[in-house]
Amino acid sequence: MPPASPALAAEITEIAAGLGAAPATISPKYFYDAEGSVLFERITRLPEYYLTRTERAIMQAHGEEIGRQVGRGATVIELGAGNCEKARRLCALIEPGCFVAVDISADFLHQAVDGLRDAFPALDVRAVVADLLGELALPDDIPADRRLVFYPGSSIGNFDPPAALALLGRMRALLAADGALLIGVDLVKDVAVLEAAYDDAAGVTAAFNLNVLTHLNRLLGADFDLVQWRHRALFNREKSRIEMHLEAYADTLVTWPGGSRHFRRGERIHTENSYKYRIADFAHLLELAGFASCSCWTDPGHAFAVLLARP
Ligand code: AVJ
Repeated sequence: MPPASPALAAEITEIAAGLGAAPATISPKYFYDAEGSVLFERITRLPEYYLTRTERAIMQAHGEEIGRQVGRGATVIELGAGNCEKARRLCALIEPGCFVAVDISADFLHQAVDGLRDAFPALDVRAVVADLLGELALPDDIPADRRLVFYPGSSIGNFDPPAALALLGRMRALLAADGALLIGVDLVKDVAVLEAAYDDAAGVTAAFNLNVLTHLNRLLGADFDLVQWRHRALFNREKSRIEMHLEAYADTLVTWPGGSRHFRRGERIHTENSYKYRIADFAHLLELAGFASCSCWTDPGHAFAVLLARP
């Protein structure tokens, strides 16, 4: 059966190339099918996964100051808006005039945006379907002044430093001189704390990682047998990143229409990187991307940081 669309055909080519690479890789964007999105929301509530709740606490503790610095009536552009839950809290804090939710998943986005409209009837809410790795061009009728790009959750951690720099540069390009970027960044800390956050006792992160294989079975028509694979999450100190892998328990052959790969016992598929920064290093990256100044807030344990960067 030929793929239903050119976009799907391109995805299939990309996935097959990743599976054939040495080492094999799967892009983390394939985590987020319907099941994966539910699992990710469960991750954000796990006791070990401190990121979401720590970012929320920072935003709560310093909300007034953030609101004062941003001012009322800004145009918020949230990248990877997802369920718009963080958007609601931010809108309550800073009372923007316009909110633009950008995400790759159209279905999910329109639903979430409707919820936001109900919660803030006076707010001008727009939905833009776009890939953050693409152009990042916004429709012409979105106000160009007083923009606040919002990129919470340490999603920037998925990109290696050159790609993160390029993405920050594209965000900077959306802003006039009076714009700003509000971004959440996870910080370097004790390895045991980091590894537990990505390998929780209840096995939710393991299920989230393994679910990517179910997604590929459906998308690609592959025949991954999930019981042959185990979840691994390890901190790579040299590269300052958590790496998630799927490791074969035994020699196994995986096939899909047009391809196959043999994996040896212990061989891994690299599914995600999650970079952890020191505040000074991230501030330097912001500077390189064209942000001249920034304010930074953190929690008492210095687990996570929220930065407001200005051109
Ligand atoms: C959505 C990329 C911020 O890296 O912490 C959580 C994804 N992966 N647990 C992260 C994730 C495994 C998450 N980000």
